[in-house]
Amino acid sequence: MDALTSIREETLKKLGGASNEAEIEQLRVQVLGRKGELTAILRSMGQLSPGERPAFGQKVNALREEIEGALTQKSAAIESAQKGARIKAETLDISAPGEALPAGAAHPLMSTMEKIVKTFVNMGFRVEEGPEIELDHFNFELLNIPKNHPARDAQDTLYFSENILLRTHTSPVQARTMLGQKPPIRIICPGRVYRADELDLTHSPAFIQCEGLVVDEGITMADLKGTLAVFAREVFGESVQVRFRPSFFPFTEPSAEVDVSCPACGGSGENCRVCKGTGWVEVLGSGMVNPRVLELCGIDSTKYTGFAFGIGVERAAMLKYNVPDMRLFYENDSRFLAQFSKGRL
Ligand code: 2NL
Repeated sequence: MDALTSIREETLKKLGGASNEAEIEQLRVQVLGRKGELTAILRSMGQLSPGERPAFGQKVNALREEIEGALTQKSAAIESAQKGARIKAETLDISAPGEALPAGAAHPLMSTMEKIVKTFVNMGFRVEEGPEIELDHFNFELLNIPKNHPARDAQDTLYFSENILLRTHTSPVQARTMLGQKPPIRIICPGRVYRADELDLTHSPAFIQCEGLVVDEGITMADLKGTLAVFAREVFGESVQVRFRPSFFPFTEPSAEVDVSCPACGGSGENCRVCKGTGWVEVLGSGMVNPRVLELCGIDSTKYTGFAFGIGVERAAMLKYNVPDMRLFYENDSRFLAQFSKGRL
């Protein structure tokens, strides 16, 4: 086999095995380049007799053209194969169904709060709000909890100074309202409150409260009972029973704790973790506004009476959704929160 034939066969064979542009370029340099195999052969033509040179020169040029053609063709084939693969990989199926997104939902504390507020607004209450940083005067003094009163123990909080503190309930909003408005007063006061409590299953140093207040002529315990029974059935379900137990708060007299038949077991108490077998769970505290509180807030207690109540929103949400640990409301674990979503959009 002569040298040209062997270059031709060797080159075409290597070209057949080439799989990318770099290998083709390498082959082009190796065969056709300035120091390439074919160029070297052309240079060696000097050794031939002048009569042999034109024919040999033509053969070399023909081979050069053939190899150039083959390289170009292979290069085009690889490029087109790569383009094809890329188009295939990047093709969008515009008829494919869209990917569902998580629907999201109101946080269970917010939806419980909203339900409570709406229930009272529907009964003619207005919403009042006030500062979370309060004066001792509004948080305690006006509510018949003077300095050194034992009730201050259970409502310890963060003090910025002797008389400035984080409010321990939303009662100061009601005290401010009584000082600023004349009866009839029907208000609901939702908001964040603070106490020096350790975070555990049922306590948090910051929690949400909804207090309510009604002051008018002729308001009685019957108004309190009827109003709170409506609240209990709206929030916990049409079938819940309501009972009132005597209690004590410095700002109400008489005072009553309100229980509902256990939403978890329906009141049977059987094997029930939520009501501990009693069939009843406490949902709020309430009472007739202590006449001393009315007077301290500028209302004539010989003319007006009132009732008030305080609902812990976390506690209500735990009962409403059967949540065993208050901390779940604050941790924002999406596995917990997703249970309150309506799925995917
Ligand atoms: C509870 C329940 C309660 C009130 C809050 C109140 C507010 C004013 C006057 C009288 Cl301005 N009362 N609020 C009444 C009864 C209960 O909260 O469990 N608190 C610790």
